Amino acid sequence: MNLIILGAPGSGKGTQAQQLAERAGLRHISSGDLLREAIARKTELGQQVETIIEAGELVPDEVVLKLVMEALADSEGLNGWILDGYPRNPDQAEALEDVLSMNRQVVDAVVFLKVDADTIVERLLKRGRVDDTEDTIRTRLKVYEKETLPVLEFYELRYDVHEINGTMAIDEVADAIRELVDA
Ligand code: B4P
Repeated sequence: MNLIILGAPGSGKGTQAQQLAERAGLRHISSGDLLREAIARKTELGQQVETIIEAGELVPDEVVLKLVMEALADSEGLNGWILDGYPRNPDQAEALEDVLSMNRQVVDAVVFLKVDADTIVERLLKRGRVDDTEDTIRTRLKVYEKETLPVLEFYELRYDVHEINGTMAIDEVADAIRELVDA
């Protein structure tokens, strides 16, 4: 099963994707984690993206696409993958469609976690990652509305997008996703 999980920053994408991947034997591909790993390892790419992430802006499409393509290639032998944090704009969504059709892969389900802005700010301030300051969170939300919300429309035109209320407790959201995946 190949699944895309969409939602604003702090909507629970990473939290849910990690749990589901463990349970269903899927590869969890988080573009944010891949970028943070590159920063932690101080690679050239990591140094290139560090300040962009701290500012809450999107890193260049070609940089993320390369990382995601490597991760997709590394998923062979598993039961599939969950993409978390990618795509984040319509160009990334188009690029992903091209890569998948080249690899003869399909998207089996698209999940959208819906959460209001106040809940997001509250959650992320509590988490306290380096890009979780109030100013950066506000920038990330603006970028989300402008760049990433159109991705939802992109998928709604092509697939059944399953909207889930992401403000429920973590286990309740997980149950809702599980029901969907099992169906
Ligand atoms: P990401 O790593 O994707 O970070 P995120 O959007 O904040 O989501 P994350 O998955 O980490 O958090 P979650 O909602 O699970 O991106 C970081 C940055 O990397 C971006 O700003 C950008 O600069 C760059 N980037 C990444 N992908 C890119 C791309 N494709 N193109 C360009 N740039 C890219 O959880 C948040 C918190 O909420 C956690 O503390 C969690 O415990 C809590 N939580 C989750 N669910 C909850 C629930 N149901 N109830 C209560 N709390 C909950």
